[in-house]
Amino acid sequence: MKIVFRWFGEGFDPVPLEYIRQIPGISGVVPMLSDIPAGEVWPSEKILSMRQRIEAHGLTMEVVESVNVHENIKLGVPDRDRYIDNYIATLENLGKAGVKVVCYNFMPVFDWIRTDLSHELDDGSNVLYYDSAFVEKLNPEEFAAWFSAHSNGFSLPGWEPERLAALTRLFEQYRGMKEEALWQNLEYFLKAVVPAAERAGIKMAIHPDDPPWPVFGLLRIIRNEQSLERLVSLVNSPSNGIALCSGALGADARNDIPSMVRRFGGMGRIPFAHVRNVMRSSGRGSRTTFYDAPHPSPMGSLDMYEIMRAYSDIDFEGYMRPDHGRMIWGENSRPGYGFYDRALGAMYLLGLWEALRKGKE
Ligand code: DNO
Repeated sequence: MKIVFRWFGEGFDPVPLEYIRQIPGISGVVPMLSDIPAGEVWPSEKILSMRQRIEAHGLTMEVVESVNVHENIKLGVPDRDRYIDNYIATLENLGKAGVKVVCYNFMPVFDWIRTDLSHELDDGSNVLYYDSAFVEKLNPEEFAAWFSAHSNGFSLPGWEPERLAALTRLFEQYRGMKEEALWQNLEYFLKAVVPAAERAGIKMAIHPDDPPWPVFGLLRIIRNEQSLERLVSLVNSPSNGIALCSGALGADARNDIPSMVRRFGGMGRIPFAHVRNVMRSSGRGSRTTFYDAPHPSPMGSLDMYEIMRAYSDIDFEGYMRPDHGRMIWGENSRPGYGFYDRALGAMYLLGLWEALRKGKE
């Protein structure tokens, strides 16, 4: 198992590579080319120069997150092949640069959604928070405007300005789309890109939908064990894998994360693991709230030991990263990507891992 750390690149991430290198036990960073819009080819020169900068800090660049999927691919409109060809060209360029895993998602319009990016806990730390009542109160455009205004001046993954500008049109295009149609578009995409990923030596890793239920009437299809089962069977290849995110799936109490780890990891279909905690609490009636809790088990709803034990039981050899750190110690960083708390998370995961592995000897 290799512990890695997400990094958005200079100018997009206030955390310097120097700092990441000082976290004990971190082998590499998980970057993206944040300035390339979804649908365009990632140029080789830019990929290689990023790799050089990362390696100059004693870190590796073997996982990339995210190569975003253009909306026209998810919508299945006629010009999708052009964007699929570009995606394949990006995979080829990444493969040549030694990248082994590419994380992506297939969520219409938005990536992850929260309704408060700076919710204060009793200890004074700030977390990402979700309240279904807030989502119901606003229309998508109002919500997007609110979200942009509350992101500490950073553009969030999946919330790039060009995407927000096209919001109204996008919502029109998705209106009335059935789940089956989105699945077919995912299948079409995977049938085209997975063979190219295989040739490039890359494993594709789909990130589950976050939260794992429809928001603003937008479909969310990667949300439980059944959908992951369907996903892996769309194309039967180790290059058609999952970025199993415990927190995204764990927001729904019906999802049994250790069982998913054993099942899909045991099949060799989890090249990348996001291991974080989430605190669920249900309000009155159908209201749902949760927040992205500190990593340790007692702080949230997930049993992190059991999740890590499942990874140990399958002798997980993939990449793992902490996620959605709180803002602590006066830090001002990208919401969800506080440096200090993710470093604490990495230490906790490494501690559990060492104990589990030694216990197995
Ligand atoms: C959340 C992240 C996601 C993930 C994308 C993958 O913090 O895990 O934004 O990177 O969904 O495309």
